[in-house]
Amino acid sequence: SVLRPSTLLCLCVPVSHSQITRLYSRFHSLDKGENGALSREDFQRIPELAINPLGDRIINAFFPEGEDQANFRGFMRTLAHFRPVEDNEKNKDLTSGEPLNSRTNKLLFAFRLYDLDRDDKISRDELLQVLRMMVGVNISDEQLGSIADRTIQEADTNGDMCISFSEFIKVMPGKAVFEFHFRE
Ligand SMILES: [Ca+2]
Ligand SMILES: [Ca+2]
Repeated sequence: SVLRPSTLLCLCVPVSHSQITRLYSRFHSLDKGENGALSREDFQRIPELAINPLGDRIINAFFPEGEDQANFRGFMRTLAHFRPVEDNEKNKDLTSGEPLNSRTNKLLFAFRLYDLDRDDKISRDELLQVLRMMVGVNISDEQLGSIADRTIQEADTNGDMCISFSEFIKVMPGKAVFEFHFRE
């Protein structure tokens, strides 16, 4: 099968770097209210995000918990996760000292797209939800369920049937993360 469990996990941030760069340059044109902040509706007007199966989750990443406006600073901070690793020097995260686009931070960003209830674990259900969005309608629920099971089996080392962040890091192929295997 084309869908190997570990490659599936790599599909989690299916927005390309060039798409993000375009979004970045469009912040001001997106800001219809000209108040220096973007609403969810502003983001939903972006075609690349509108057609992206994980578009809503990626949009959510731009909004701090409980807020409905994304200011330019937060916008840039979220975008920084998508920059290629060689830009690291310009992207220092002052709080942790680690660049936002380091492998760990990129993985954490991806992990959070799955972990909807923010309990720091990806459950089978959360995995299934993402798989369903990614693969479309050509795969039956049964097949999808078995892909989810295999993915969890491959990643889960402590036997709780969930994928923790440390388990997630171990199964993600380094090269795939470094390059970000985006869907165009
Ligand atoms: Ca969870
Ligand atoms: Ca586990």
